[in-house]
Amino acid sequence: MILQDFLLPGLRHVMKQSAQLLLLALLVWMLLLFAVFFYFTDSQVTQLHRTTSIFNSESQHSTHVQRSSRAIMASHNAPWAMFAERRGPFQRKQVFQPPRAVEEFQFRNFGKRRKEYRKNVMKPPETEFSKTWSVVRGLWKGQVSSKLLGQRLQQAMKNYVLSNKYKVLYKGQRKANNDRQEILCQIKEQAQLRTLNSSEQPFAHLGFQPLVPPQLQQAYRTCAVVTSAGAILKSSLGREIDSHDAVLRFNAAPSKGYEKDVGSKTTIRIINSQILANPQHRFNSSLIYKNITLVAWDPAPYTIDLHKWYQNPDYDLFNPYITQRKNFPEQPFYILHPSFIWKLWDIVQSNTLEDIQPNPPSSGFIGIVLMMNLCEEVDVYEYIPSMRKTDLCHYHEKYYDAACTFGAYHPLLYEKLLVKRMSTAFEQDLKKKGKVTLPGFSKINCPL
Ligand code: NCC
Repeated sequence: MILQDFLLPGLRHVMKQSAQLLLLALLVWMLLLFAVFFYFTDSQVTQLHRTTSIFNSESQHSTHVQRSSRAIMASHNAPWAMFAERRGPFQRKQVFQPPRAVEEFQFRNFGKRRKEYRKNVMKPPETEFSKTWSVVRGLWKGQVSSKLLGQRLQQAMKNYVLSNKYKVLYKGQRKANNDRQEILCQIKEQAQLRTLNSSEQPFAHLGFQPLVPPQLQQAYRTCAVVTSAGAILKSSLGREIDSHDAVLRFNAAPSKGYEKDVGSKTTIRIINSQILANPQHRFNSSLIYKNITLVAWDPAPYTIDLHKWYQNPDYDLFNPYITQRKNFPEQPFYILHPSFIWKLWDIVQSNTLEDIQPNPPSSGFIGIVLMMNLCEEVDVYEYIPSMRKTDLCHYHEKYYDAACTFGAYHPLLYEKLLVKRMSTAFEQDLKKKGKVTLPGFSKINCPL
């Protein structure tokens, strides 16, 4: 009786209450879990978002974030690691692309290392951003020194000089005061285009003869060189670029989707050996590399030891080259002779008092001189940065690093200075369009 009337209802009431409490606790715990989860994921997205808009607005300090698997080209922490070998099915060595910097690992590990990420990555590397404007002004004037660069890039340059991977031994002159005509004559005399010749060893023995086309010898009147710099975005230069007789583009830089700013015509494409070796670029199948003239390059040792180069290129360009030549024998496809690459380096060094990075010049400089060989007049776009200058590396991908514009591995700063000194750029064209005009070799008259 007592059990039925008092104890059982009491017990039921207590049990109901504890079940409600348990449910409530479970609910609070789940809410907490959600809150923590959203806090981290949301802040991650906001960080990325912020980075993009900061760079685009150009009104604030630049930050230094690695979004994709692409490497930061010069990191505070990477100097010696830059030359480390990275193993993988296609990348035998880390040459153009230094290994991922500490920042990237922190970025990926955001849950664990959020504080470090904020401290080290979101903070602009020193006063790099503001400094780069003085470099740009120096380039516009034709007078610039690496001392104007941020400490991070200066350090990267020093480390490359010390490591001297290609065993560069420069014994030539160093003059910084040659005038425009003297530089033009020097380059015309010393930088005659040279592509790989199948009669040279080891290529003759290896049976390259039916594969390698004879020297590249086209003749155009007006030519445009379109660099891949992010600053070409919003330039509306597409129509002007397409009005040239021939247009040169670089590596994997597309025109589709960017026609308004970069044009749609492609006559020649210079590709470094990464493009051939890295499956990510789909060299065999991508339309970017079809129906145009291709010019590939890879740095050999400074001594131009072709045997060593063939056995040990930075990235394997020879096998994909052979395959492509067999599959598309009609397509003009050349490999630049390493002596041409290093001759260009010599010319840059000879016009600079500072020690430039003993690494090959960028595809940009190689392409400009290649077009000077083929064209009467060469307009180069967004190589010397315009007022649109940004840390956005390429117009076609969201990746930010001032090293793309001023150089870490490549002696870009010095190449650009030399191009400015050779040009007849109007200040307005330079600032507004990022355009410099160079005469082709056929239009340079030099004393005999
Ligand atoms: O970036 P990249 O060059 O393909 O650019 C082509 C040329 O445009 C000029 N440029 C580019 C960006 C920028 N902000 N300012 C510029 O003036 C340069 O003259 C540059 O040469 C190369 O030179 O081949 C390079 O290639 C890339 C990369 O291998 C290819 O894009 C393929 O992915 C190198 N990047 C890395 O290795 C990470 C770059 O160092 C040089």
